Amino acid sequence: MTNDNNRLEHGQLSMNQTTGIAATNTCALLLLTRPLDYEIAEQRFIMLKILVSDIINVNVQRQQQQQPYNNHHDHDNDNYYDKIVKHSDISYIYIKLRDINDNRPKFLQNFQNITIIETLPIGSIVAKFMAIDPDHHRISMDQHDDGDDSGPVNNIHYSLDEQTNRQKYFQIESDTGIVRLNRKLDRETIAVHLIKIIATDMDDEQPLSSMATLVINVDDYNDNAPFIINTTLPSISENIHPPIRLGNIYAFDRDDYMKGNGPPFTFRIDPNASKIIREKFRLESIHNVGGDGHAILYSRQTFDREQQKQYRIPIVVNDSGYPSLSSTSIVTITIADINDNDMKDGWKNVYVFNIDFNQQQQWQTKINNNNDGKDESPPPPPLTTTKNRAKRFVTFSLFCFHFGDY
Ligand SMILES: [Ca+2]
Ligand SMILES: [Ca+2]
Ligand SMILES: [Ca+2]
Ligand SMILES: [Ca+2]
Repeated sequence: MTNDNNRLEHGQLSMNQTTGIAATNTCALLLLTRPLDYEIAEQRFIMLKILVSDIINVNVQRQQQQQPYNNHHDHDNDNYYDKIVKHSDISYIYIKLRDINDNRPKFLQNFQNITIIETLPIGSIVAKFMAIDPDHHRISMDQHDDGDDSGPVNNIHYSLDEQTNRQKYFQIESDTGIVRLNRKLDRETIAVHLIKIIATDMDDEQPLSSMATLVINVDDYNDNAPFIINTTLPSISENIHPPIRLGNIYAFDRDDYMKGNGPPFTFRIDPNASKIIREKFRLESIHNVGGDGHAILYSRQTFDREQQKQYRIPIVVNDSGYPSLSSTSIVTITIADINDNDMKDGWKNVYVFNIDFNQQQQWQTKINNNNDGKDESPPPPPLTTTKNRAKRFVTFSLFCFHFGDY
């Protein structure tokens, strides 16, 4: 501060832009010329050395002047006066900056892109985020310099943006920034999760936050068995000699085909299928190069619609995952009718059951007369098959027809 060129000009405040010293002939003000930043270490503690001095004017002749730039010209007397410091003193000012919360937390990594398997156990660590608040990053230096203990080194609160975590697949430890799995993943439901991580400083009055992004790619595991998608084949006419190609059978798998957890599929008739099914049908599994794989169902025998109209064939389909998964689907085929039976004489039985009202009333009267306190059930009224009485007394009739041929 000794080269400030401060000027004391009859009480008029004049500020030096370099030092921030504004002074009159009786006092001086120390003003800030640019903002200070606590987060710049060398600005936290400032020591200023203030020099105060009196100045006298010394009359010198023009021809004796050696340093004209430092002179004052008196036009009235045509003389020059040198300003000469006669007395001076020094004062020291120590300035300690106080921190305010003017910085948002800063993530060391504000974007992470990871891949995890869909079978990852609940509670497993998925990622870890760390943020530093420049306003609180001073702690170690404070403690070293003046013992100021104003809080933990990294006083950050971590949270998840719940708009990006509505289904609560993840949770975060608020004090460590560790992201954990909160519920079971399913790649077939959501293959990519995009989560926002929020770091908030712990300022009581006006906390500041910043955000980071976590992209979680769910890797596939073979956890879905394939299944047949066309379970109804076109009908086939009876009496056609085998082998007949009954139709192609296709399957679908929800797992990732690119990971080999789906096709090519392998088909076979369920070994536990009935003997009739195994005798009448044959399945050929087709593995065409680059294709998903399908199967062709053939007949082994002729069909007789009058013997069985429809067949339900259990077919097992396997995927190519390791370990492979399989499921059993029922494929239905209907036998179409042809007119291959001659007309024959038929027969039928007709049964008619009547309840005679008169007998029913007599039976009711008998019940009432015999009501001597004994719990004795009377015999039921007799059924008759008379034609004449049917017109008068029939209240209920049941007809049964048996046809000899149909
Ligand atoms: Ca802050
Ligand atoms: Ca600050
Ligand atoms: Ca899967
Ligand atoms: Ca699968």
